[in-house]
Amino acid sequence: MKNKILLSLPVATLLVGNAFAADTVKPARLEEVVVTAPMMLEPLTVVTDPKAPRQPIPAHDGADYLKNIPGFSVIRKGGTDGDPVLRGMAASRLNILLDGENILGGCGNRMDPPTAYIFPESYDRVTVIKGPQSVLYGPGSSAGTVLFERTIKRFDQAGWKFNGSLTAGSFGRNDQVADIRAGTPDFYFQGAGTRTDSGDYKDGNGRTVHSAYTRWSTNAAVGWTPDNNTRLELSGAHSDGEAAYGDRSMDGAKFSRDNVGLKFEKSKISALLDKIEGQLYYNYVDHVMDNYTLRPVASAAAKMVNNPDRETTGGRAAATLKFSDATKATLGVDFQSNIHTLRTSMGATAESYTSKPRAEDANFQNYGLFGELNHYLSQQDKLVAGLRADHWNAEDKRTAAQSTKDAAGLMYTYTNPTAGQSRDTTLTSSFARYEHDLVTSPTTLYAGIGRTERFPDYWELISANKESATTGSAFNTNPEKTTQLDVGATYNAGRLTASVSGFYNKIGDYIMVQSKVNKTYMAGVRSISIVRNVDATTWGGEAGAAYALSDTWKVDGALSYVRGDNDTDGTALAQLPPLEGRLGLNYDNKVWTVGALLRLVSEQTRYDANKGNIVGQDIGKTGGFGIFSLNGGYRPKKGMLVAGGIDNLFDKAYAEHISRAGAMVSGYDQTIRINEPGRTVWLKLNVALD
Ligand SMILES: [Cu+2]
Repeated sequence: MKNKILLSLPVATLLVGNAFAADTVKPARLEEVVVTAPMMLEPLTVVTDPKAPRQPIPAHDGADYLKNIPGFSVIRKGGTDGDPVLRGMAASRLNILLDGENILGGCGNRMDPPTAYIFPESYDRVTVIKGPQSVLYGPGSSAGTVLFERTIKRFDQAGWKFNGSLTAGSFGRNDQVADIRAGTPDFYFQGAGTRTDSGDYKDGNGRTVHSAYTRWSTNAAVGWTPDNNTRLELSGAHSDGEAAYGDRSMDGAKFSRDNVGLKFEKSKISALLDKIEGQLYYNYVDHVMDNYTLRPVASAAAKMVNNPDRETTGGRAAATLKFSDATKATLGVDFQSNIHTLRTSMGATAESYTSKPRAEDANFQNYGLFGELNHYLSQQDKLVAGLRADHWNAEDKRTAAQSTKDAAGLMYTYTNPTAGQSRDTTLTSSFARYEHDLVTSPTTLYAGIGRTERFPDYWELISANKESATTGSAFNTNPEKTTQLDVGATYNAGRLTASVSGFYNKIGDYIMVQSKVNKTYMAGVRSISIVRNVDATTWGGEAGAAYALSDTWKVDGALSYVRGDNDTDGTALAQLPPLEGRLGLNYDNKVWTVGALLRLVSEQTRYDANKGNIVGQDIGKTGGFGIFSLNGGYRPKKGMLVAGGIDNLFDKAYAEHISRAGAMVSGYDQTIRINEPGRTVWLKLNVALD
């Protein structure tokens, strides 16, 4: 049995198979042991290893893993299940795929973004594609695409591999992860299990935040690999969890997911036909939220429970054609169908909700046709362009709609004005990008323009408590149209790696959610949330650099900024994070590592109260803060890494600008926003064997 370092995989290894151009991968010389700010090494593409330890220690979910990639921020709701935001764009503007599959949450109140069903360490690679600069991964990804992927290599001979980790930290945090892969050249098996658990954390003021969670997952796959170019894989997953939410009156008591997927790919079929791929999948999410499982309830009569579910069926088929060494194109089709239901119950018999029938409230279907071209104009010049068309259908199955609470805390049920309506539309997306490698310097420059039409999602059209500005239903909200210019550069010399990416974005019919709007209802006035189409502009970018001072010392830094306007209202665009910078200093002698990280976030005075997205709305301005953290690592032998850290060393009390407002939860202090954790000490052991 030979050991191998799988733990500090150079990013170059991870880039193999990169969605864009694996043939132009450049080596990364400045990989980190404890990941603090993954770099963009290829135009618009950031690749990171989800098995590597990172600082600050993330909740074991997808959103927190993304948060340390410059450009990302997270809307915090409690201890886990935050919503990832890229360049101020939340929710469905960010297309998140798990091994090519979509999994959209069930919760009408957004307790479960797709990342709530992601257990990052059970994946091998996370790829972020910034901007509307690919059409291969489904419709609507106007802000970007995130791919969580497993890459199971064909076994050269019978053997096995194991990857595992144990984590312990403040506030009762404990995680266990195991992933085993065994196989022969012809067949393989992969199985993984993850479990993570945390008590309530304390903010920097020592106030306990209602935030405890327990989550676990299992997944397994069997594959057939008769040769190096063929793979057939059947996979399945089951996961569940519960999580406390400090920002609302209910908690998540169940986040059950069942999944089955079938994938086929064959490459190098002929000189022209480079690859064919096919995929089918099924995801079922069964979610329960209530106000009595994870918090005390005032009386049995006050019990409330919601049990939504969502069934997602999807598939994809694509062929990559190689017209010449310089020209490749991928053509394909994909589809997805979603059926959402809801049942609710309240009062002393709330728990008997399971005997109630589920009522379908909406369904969505889309069929897409796409093509993406990669063409080298010369050794140094590359053109990438794509086009896709999607046919959409949505049905509103609600007979009744429900209002938000009014000032007296009352909710009203009324006839749904769009009951039984169906929408059909065809939307398109396209982009083109030019990349140029300088001859005189290890620099790549790029510029691209992309336009995406995004069909409104379940939360924008249907989800309880939202209406349009004029009618009692938001079902006829217009699609959002994003036109974005992306420019940037990457630089990769021996000691210095640097990148800069900028964007300018015009959004027509930006789908905005505005809360606390007064609307007359019968004789009274209700305070409701409405969905509005407004025009918006955003611009900003990210910059990062890492410089090796010596063979052992390295400094790195990253900056991210976004600024936006709501052009219709003449105000700042809401829910945009402020300017953020990170500065790191690291020592690594291949056995020991020590690192320090300073995260500086400026004040945000540009806000628009009560406006935002399906996840959250602006509350007010926030002050700036600086958070200092320390980390260290020890590699006792190949295949083993012990890493640890102290996050927020000075126990600063702070909240991210876009985080949700704190709710009144019995036994807890109510805060303006959900504060981030105070000082957190953690230790993680990674082991890789084969
Ligand atoms: Cu929920």
